[in-house]
Formats: sequence, C-alpha cells, structure tokens
Amino acid sequence: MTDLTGRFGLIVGVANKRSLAWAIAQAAGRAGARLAITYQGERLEENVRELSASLDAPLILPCDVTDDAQVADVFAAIGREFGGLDFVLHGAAFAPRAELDHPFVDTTRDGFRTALDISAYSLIALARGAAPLMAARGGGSIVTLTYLGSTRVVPNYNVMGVAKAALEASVRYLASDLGPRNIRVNAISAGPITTLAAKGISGFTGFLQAYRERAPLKRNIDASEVADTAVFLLGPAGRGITGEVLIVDAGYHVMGV
Ligand code: NAD
Ligand code: IMJ
Repeated sequence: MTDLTGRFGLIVGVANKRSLAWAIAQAAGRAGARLAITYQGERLEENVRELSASLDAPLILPCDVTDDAQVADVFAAIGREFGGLDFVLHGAAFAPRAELDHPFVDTTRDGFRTALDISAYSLIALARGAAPLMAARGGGSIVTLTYLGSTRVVPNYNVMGVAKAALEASVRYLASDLGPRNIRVNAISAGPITTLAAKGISGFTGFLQAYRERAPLKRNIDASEVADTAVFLLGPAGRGITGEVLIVDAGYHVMGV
C-alpha cells in the first residue's frame, strides 16, 4: 500500500538535507518512485544535484514558483521525460524576514503579496500544470505542507499564518475541482522541525520545548514522520482521502491546556 514502484513524482521545496521535501523525496524514492526534483535559483542547484545523486535517475529542474515560464517548463520536461505524472509534493514557503520580526499589524502590502504568492498561489499553479499529466495516468495525488499557524495565532508566524490559511482553503477548492479526474489534494500540518525555514526564528527552541511538554506523545516529531505520512497520502493507501489537512504533531493540537 505504500509502494510507489513505477510511479512518477515531482518534488518542489528542497533546499538542503534538512528540508521536509528532501525527507519526502528520499522516502518516495525508497518506495520505488522516479522523481523530478526542482531547485529555486542557481544558488541551490548544486545542493539539490548533490543530494539527488543518491536517487535513481532523477530529473533535476529549475523552478522559482513565482515564474510562470519556469513552472510551464517543469511540466513540459516531465511530459517529455516521464510521459505523465502520479504525484506532486509542494513544500515551498516564504515571507520576507521583516514580516516575521515585526508585529502582524505592520504587515506590508508587498510582504503580504510575496508570502501569499510563494506559499499559497504556487500550489494552484502547480496543480494546474500537473492535472493533464496526471489525468493521462488515470489520476494522481498532490500533497502540500502547512502549519497550525493557519488557524491559531502563533507568535511571529504572522503573515505566514494568513498564507497557510489560504493554502489550506486552496487544498479544498482544488480537491473539489480535480476530484472528478481522480486527482486528490491534501495537506500535512507538521509540528515544528528544525529546518532552514525554522532557523533563526526568534524563540524557535521555545516552540520545540512547548510542543514537547504539552503534546500527548511528550516529544517533538521528526522529518521521517512527515515523510511516511506523505508517502501514505501520495500513494494508493490514501486513495479515499482528499481535501484534508492531516496533522502530524505528536497530538499537540488536541490539548486545551
Ligand atoms: P525549507 O527552507 O527547507 O523549505 C522551504 C522551501 O521553499 C525551500 O526549499 C525554498 O527553496 C523553497 N522556496 C522558497 N521560495 C521559493 C520560490 N520562490 N520558488 C520555489 N521554491 C521556493 O524548510 P521546510 O521546513 O522544509 O519547509 C517546507 C514546508 O514545510 C513549508 O511549506 C513550511 O511552511 C512547511 N512546514 C515546516 C515546518 C517546520 O517546522 N519546519 C512545520 C510545518 C510546516
Ligand atoms: C516560523 C516563524 C514563526 C514561528 C514558527 C515558524 N513556528 C514554526 C515555523 C512555530 C514551526 C516554521 N514554519 C512552519 C514555516 O512555515 C516557516 C516559514 C518561513 C520561514 C522563513 C525564515 C527566513 C525568511 N523567511 C521565511 N519565510 C517563511 O526570511
């Protein structure tokens, strides 16, 4: 049920070995999938090429999700090389640093636009590009990564919380649009994990500690737990699930106090 042998996948959001998207790429690769992996800008190309050397014949492509032409080129290359697509993992997110440092009420128009464009609109653009390639294979599965700051106030998460709320709503609308073509769309809401996107966030160690103390499992989660959930949703085991936000946080969110 977690076998992805013979399946083609696209992974967006690998920056380094700590990236959740990289943990998911490795797990999907181990499950037998052949992968296209994108990098955002030349600065990250070498990183992604080196990591991907451990995968079986990966397709490495540039993709800044704010660039429509690069997004189109990704799907053109996948069409040429794979002839179809079974799954997409979306793990791109960004807000300008100042938006996470300043009070939410001071969110700038430009910071809002950037955060929503990269962190939420990009899922819609990728889903639109992937849909014909997935339909050619009889269906597909799209998974994105989100955080509790979409529905609860988390200090400093700020405009990223608004972007994740938009992302989760987009999951539901995309699930409705693409369901008739047997394409599922889901999100995994992960607890805090030390990655590049968490580095330097003021008080991040405090977040990890609060989760460890309050979560029913009395510990933090790691990237492999997100990856195993992703392989489940991306593959046949998840075939009855769409439009869902699946929470992988050691139970933290169920606690009232
Ligand atoms: P990460 O920094 O490794 O990944 C973020 C990725 O976004 C990077 O690969 C970066 O290159 C990419 N990105 C940013 N702007 C882009 C653009 N314009 N075009 C293409 N790609 C772009 O950190 P991560 O923690 O692995 O984050 C992956 C996802 O997981 C994000 O959506 C994040 O919100 C989510 N998430 C992370 C945590 C956590 O605690 N680390 C918790 C819940 C959800
Ligand atoms: C980020 C900020 C504040 C609190 C946070 C986070 N908590 C967690 C994160 C509690 C878990 C990490 N997260 C879920 C994210 O989605 C991070 C996104 C992010 C991080 C940065 C840092 C560097 C930068 N811009 C960013 N944009 C988005 O310049």
